[in-house]
Amino acid sequence: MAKYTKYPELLSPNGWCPGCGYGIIARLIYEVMEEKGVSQNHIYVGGVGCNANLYGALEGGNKVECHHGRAPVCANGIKALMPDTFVFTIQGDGDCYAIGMGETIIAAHNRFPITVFAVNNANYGMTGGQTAPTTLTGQVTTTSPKGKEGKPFDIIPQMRALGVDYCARGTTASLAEIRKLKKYITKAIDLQLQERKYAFVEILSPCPTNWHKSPLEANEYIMNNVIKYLPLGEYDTSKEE
Ligand SMILES: Cc1ncc(C[n+]2csc(CCOP(=O)(O)OP(=O)(O)O)c2C)c(N)n1
Ligand code: SF4
Ligand SMILES: [Mg+2]
Repeated sequence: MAKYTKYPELLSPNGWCPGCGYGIIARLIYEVMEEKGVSQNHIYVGGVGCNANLYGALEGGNKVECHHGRAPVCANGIKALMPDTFVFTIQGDGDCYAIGMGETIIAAHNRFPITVFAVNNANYGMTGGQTAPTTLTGQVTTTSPKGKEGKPFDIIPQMRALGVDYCARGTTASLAEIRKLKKYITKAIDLQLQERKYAFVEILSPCPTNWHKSPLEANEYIMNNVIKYLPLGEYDTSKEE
């Protein structure tokens, strides 16, 4: 019999498409927050797109809805005023790496102790599947009907060049990877709570609706294609001098 796992108290019913990765991501982040005792004492600084369903899916705590791309710098300001409150962001890839690229980089450069999550589904999900910086080479989207030219943007080398203490890329595309992802999320949250450090986690997430794939095919697409361009793994220099 499958082991019973408690539904996190922070997660309420939500409106994502069947097979979307956002529900798993919300569940993992909220589980870890509950385990760390910050279910009520936190501020979620959120973005736009399908991501915005998180405002409805998150019970408890406090939420700040930001303009497209601005979440990490808003989180910086909030953390400066409320240093003892857990402050985190969750944005889509279009939000984080297109309109908000400047804010993403400056927040990582500042290294204020916030926790930044970027959900990379390789397109602008909510607005109908347009090309994002993360769209794969050759991937067909509504604005690249003949396939995208050029490489997908990879945030991890940028984060490493900025010298952040912790950055990781995980995915919801398989059970084994979901377990690893929970460890990355836990590490990132612990770094803020225990060591007052900035951490960044990107999550490769399926968008079956705009990829025109079944949920299973969308997960296979990530494991067979996306991770060739955007490899999974973590970089932890938080203990180095
Ligand atoms: C300044 C500004 N430009 C454009 C939009 C329109 N817009 C809303 S959601 C969205 C797509 C967001 O894509 P992403 O951040 O990848 O989130 P996803 O829906 O894929 O999770 C866009 C372009 C906006 N709200 N504000
Ligand atoms: S459009 Fe894509 S990202 Fe948005 S809820 Fe549906 S599957 Fe998820
Ligand atoms: Mg997206």
